[in-house]
Amino acid sequence: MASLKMTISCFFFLQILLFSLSSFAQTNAQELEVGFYDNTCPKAELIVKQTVFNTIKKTPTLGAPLLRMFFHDCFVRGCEGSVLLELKNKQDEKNAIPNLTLRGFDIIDNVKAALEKECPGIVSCSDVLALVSRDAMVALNGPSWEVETGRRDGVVTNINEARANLPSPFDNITSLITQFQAKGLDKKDLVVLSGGHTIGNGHCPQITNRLYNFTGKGDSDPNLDTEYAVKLRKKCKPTDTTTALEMDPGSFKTFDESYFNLVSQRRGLFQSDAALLDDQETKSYVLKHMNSDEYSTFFKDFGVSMVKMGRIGVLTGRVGEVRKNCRMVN
Ligand code: HEM
Ligand SMILES: *[C@@H]1O[C@H](CO)[C@@H](O)[C@H](O)[C@H]1NC(C)=O
Ligand SMILES: *[C@@H]1O[C@H](CO)[C@@H](O)[C@H](O)[C@H]1NC(C)=O
Ligand SMILES: CC(=O)N[C@H]1CO[C@H](CO)[C@@H](O)[C@@H]1O
Repeated sequence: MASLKMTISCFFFLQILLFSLSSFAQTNAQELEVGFYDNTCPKAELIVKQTVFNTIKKTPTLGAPLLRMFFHDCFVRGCEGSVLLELKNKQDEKNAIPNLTLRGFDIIDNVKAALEKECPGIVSCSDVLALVSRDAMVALNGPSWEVETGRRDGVVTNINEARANLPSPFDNITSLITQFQAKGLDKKDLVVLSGGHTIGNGHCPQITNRLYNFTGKGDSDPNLDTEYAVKLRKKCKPTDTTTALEMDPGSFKTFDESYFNLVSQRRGLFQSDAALLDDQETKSYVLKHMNSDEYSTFFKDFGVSMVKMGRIGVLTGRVGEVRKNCRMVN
């Protein structure tokens, strides 16, 4: 009986703790606003847009890593720019395995340099990431949305936090839902944001297990379309660690709905993509977003979920700093 009481009061204590934590996060996020720099650096958003457009028009393949960078930033310690920090001992987020293929850091540096020239010490690196990821999607003919700004930069980066907080391509649906929920994102956000895989590349080691000896009987993953598995086996020999794979073959430089068509045809590249069919609710969102025309809700939903993701664990007001160089604390 006593232990039951303990359990119950522990439970309530946890509830209160969780509630106050979430309302704390809420308070911070509420200090974000669209147009935060309108008075202090009126040209900020224009400068970001011009730099990003110039880059993406020349090199469209850079759009994908710039979107992924913001996702990685937000999932580790919140959207506070820690993904950009570099430590001499390399124990930073950049050096965690999921980050190995992050690229585009020099573009962030270029944007930041242009901003520092216009209005020194005003625009944070975390806001740069938020703005750049939106502008990169617009440059790829994808959706646009109003970006909330007013984030400040964190001063800590840690390789183990990246390992612990970033979802893996081998994760099942239960685990994905739990990881997104822990960041305040629901099942719909999970599906919609996974739609980011309409652009960019993965690599063979992320799917070798799906192609060869999946259950130990020399078979492939039953959740992977068999014809598609044949194609992928031609690209990825069992020991291949380097070959890049378009996640949305043929349209990996264009932001569109085709990711959802692929997933529904069991041609999602990763197990984590295929897993979206394993829950009734996530499955229904996949089906809802496929085959739709350019006025589909996917573009609108993507913007809504990106704004939500952009609120995770933000620092505002006097907390944190506005970094001068995005790679190091002031
Ligand atoms: C649901 C959990 C997710 C998992 C397990 C996951 C996993 C991965 C993996 C393994 C790659 C391949 C990286 C490489 O080999 O270079 C990748 C690429 C990518 N991811 Fe995700 N991801 C997830 C969610 C997201 C979200 C929420 C976004 C953004 C909204 C996103 C955007 C991207 C983009 C754009 C790429 C291509 C990067 C490039 O071409 O360099 N992913 N993801
Ligand atoms: C999903 O993954 C988690 C974590 O890896 C594991 O504990 C769980 O058993 C898995 N669930 C299913 C249904 O496979
Ligand atoms: C497939 O997996 C089984 C069980 O782990 C193993 O005994 C067998 O040697 C594997 N076959 C190949 C071709 O790797
Ligand atoms: C972009 C980036 O910083 N990548 C790093 C990821 O980790 C490897 C090895 O730990 C480094 O060599 C890369 O520079």
